[in-house]
Amino acid sequence: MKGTSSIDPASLQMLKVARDGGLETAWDRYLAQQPQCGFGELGLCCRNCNMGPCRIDPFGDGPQKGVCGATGDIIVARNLLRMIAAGAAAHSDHGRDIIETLRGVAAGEIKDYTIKDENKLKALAREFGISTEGETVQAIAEKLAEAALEEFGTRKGYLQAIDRVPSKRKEIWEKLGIMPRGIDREVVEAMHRTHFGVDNDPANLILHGLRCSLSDGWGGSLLATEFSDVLFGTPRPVRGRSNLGVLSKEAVNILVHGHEPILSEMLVAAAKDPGLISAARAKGASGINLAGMCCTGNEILMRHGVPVAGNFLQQELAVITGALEAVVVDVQCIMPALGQLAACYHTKFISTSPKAKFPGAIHIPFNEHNALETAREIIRQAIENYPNRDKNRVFIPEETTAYVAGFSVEAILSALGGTLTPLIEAVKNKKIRGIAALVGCNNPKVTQDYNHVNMAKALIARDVLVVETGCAAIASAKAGLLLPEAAELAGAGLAEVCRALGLPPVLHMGSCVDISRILTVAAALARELGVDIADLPVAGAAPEWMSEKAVSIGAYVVASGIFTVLGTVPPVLGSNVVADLLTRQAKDLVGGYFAVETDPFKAAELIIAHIDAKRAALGI
Ligand code: BF8
Repeated sequence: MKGTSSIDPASLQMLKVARDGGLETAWDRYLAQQPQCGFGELGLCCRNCNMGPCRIDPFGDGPQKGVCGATGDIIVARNLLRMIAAGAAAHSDHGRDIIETLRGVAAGEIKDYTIKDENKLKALAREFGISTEGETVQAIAEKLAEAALEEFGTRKGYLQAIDRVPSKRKEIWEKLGIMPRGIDREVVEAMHRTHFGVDNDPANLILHGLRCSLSDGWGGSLLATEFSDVLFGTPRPVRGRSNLGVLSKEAVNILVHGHEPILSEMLVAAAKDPGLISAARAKGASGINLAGMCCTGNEILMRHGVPVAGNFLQQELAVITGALEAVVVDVQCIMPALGQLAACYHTKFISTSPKAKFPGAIHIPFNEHNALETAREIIRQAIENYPNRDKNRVFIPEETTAYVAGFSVEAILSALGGTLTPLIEAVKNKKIRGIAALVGCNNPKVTQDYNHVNMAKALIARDVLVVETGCAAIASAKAGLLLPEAAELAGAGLAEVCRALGLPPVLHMGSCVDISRILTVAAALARELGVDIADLPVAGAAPEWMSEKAVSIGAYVVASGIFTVLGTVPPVLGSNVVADLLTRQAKDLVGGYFAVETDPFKAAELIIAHIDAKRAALGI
């Protein structure tokens, strides 16, 4: 959809406020960047050593090699591997922080968190071969945390969760030499290989990219999800509200943005403190209104039904409402522009992680050891700031849409009566044609939410059950697709299943690390049917992706055997060799492969054709 910023009415209203007020947003900066660097778009520039920077002329008239002799194929492959490594590192470092928190809780060093899901703790311990018989919860948690931290090193053959994978898939990974070993090891090796003068074989580089990404999907992300469930509770279906209209005209508004639930969970707890609520009232506010943004918003909406104010491209728009007393952030997907923008209002921009500092931010260090007190201090600062709100500059769009979220693997199984059999039966008798995972970001290259919403609608209309995470899921929340009533937009078969089970046709499975939940379901379905993941009528899509984390996700989904459609073009078109590897040869190597389709309706058709072909091959 050309020429429009967003399909979200709330975003469009806020963009008008921004324009009228002369305030700059990501959309303006995107336009100011036009035309974007053609070498960069194609992946053809290299800054890996100081003989460069070098760039390859895509038209063939200028240089075809860098100073070292690297061709466009080598440069594109190296750049892609570095993107995967950065994405895997981000997810996995998040995972490590959660595990370290559990270890501290188990050792009695961290007091403000408790273990919320003991059953899951014990199930994970058994998976890791840790005896639970006669052991205290603390002892089990301590041993489990130590074992999980070992996953980041290199002391074992391969990652524990690989045991969830069907044997056919393991054989493929073994044969290709891409079985992920240690989570940190694969990222370090990616950086080593892309250092000057090491790996200069595009296929070898891409294969390691797949291995590195697998250490994210079946390693760092998976551990982030599982250990978050242990600490904060495994999500169950929960209702809430979405979009900027969740901000309050009367209450102290605190927006929590970023990724790790260690911060957001504690803010949820502190915001209920009666003393703080009284303090807010004493300042003339009606109370404290905590709202989420992006993936940390997903974490607390999945577990508590906390309202979510929006997805990636709405972070600046939330500030422009003039109604935020504080934006509190930790790590990832936080625009550095927020500091300058917040300074145009009374809004305090509060950073909390030693890993992530921002210009114009107030830094309040948050760590697990002083979690509750720090959360209280952050809320106090927001309350103190409430009288500074200029009511004449407040504009909150009315839009809010209800959602039902909280579809962990356990919640899905429970909705199905305890086993996957009803889902398998529904797929076999074609009430459900297949399953598509729609994930990923917003990107100003795409009309905000247009690809997400239209693709989801096109798929459910053709009886494809859609599962979502991240900013894609927030787009669906805002569009009303996460409600059981949205079954009326589904095809007859899917609608029947949804109505029978009381489920929405689009299931919100969590934040981006929770794509590991989708992998777990896919692996369990494959094992149940005695086939490989690549044989299932399932597909993935990242319709509006922008981040390096999304590149890692795409790579591990494909390496796990799942066809994946990208809605924005990755920087690989400077190399026919790399593009061919990803979109064609990968199919023979790992079963999954990529397609790029920027039109959401055509992208949905690609997925439906893929699902139908897989059904035919399975004889269903
Ligand atoms: O990890 S979907 S914009 S918020 S990267 Fe970021 Fe993309 Fe949103 Fe969450 Ni995922």
